[in-house]
Amino acid sequence: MAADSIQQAIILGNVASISATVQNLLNQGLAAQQILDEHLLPGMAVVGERFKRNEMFLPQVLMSAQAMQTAIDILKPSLISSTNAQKRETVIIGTVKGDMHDIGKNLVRIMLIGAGVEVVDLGVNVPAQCFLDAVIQHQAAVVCLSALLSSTMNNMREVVQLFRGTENLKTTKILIGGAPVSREFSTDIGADSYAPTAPAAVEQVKILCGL
Ligand code: B12
Repeated sequence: MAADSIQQAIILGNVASISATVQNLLNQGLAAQQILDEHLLPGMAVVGERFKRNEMFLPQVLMSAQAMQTAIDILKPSLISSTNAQKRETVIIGTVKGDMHDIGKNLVRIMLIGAGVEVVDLGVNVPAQCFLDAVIQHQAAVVCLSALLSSTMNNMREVVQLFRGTENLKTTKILIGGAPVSREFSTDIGADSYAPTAPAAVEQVKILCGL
């Protein structure tokens, strides 16, 4: 199957075929990052547009998301080995309370691991207190918050306020991301930084850790 068919497999939510397609492209020597940037992410962008225009509905979007996650799982070893290992810092990552979106968050996690960072993934729908508990338990340097809904992005504020109001954790570095989030919003809620993509998230984590 040609590379463009990957995009179609994402749009159609073809979970059964996507593994072989992605594996074939890797075998042909295409870089994992290129498969992600040029085929998977544009496919997901089409899904988002069609969902917005009511041309696709939740069950179909869920199938597309499953196809995307299946493809990312196959690319994972290559994505991890394509970045250089550095000094190991621990980062806590999770999608904030009320939000079940995790594909972007998982990509950030994979790329951080590839950069040599120790990552503790709390999953989706994570209450503010859980981020705080995890930082204490793992002595983490940075917290990464993800949100994909304009309603749940406001729950990031709650997390930041909890950290800023807790003795010894006031200066914990907080990085935020996700489609509706911006640099302005990050400043507004008192987070330390924002990144629009997974590679940019790695850069920001390095800066926040002083690497
Ligand atoms: C897939 C999807 C779903 C799947 C999620 C499956 C899963 N396991 O994640 C399902 C079907 C479950 C779903 C459900 C819903 N969804 Co939805 N969904 C999407 C869709 C189509 C794609 C999201 C995605 O995975 N993109 C691909 C990834 C790679 O991109 P990304 O997440 O943006 O991540 C990148 C960056 O943002 C960044 N990043 C992400 N996280 C982080 C974190 C940090 C720290 C950093 C630095 C960077 C970073 O790096 C990533 C990689 O570069 C989007 C449309 C869109 N254009 O975003 C809608 C979308 C987000 N959903 C939407 C809606 C409305 C819903 C529902 C409310 C629908 C409903 N009526 O029930 C529910 C909400 C459920 C809930 N409580 O969370 C709206 C949100 C509108 C808004 N602004 O509030 C969108 C925008 C669709 C639309 N156009 O209307 N959804």
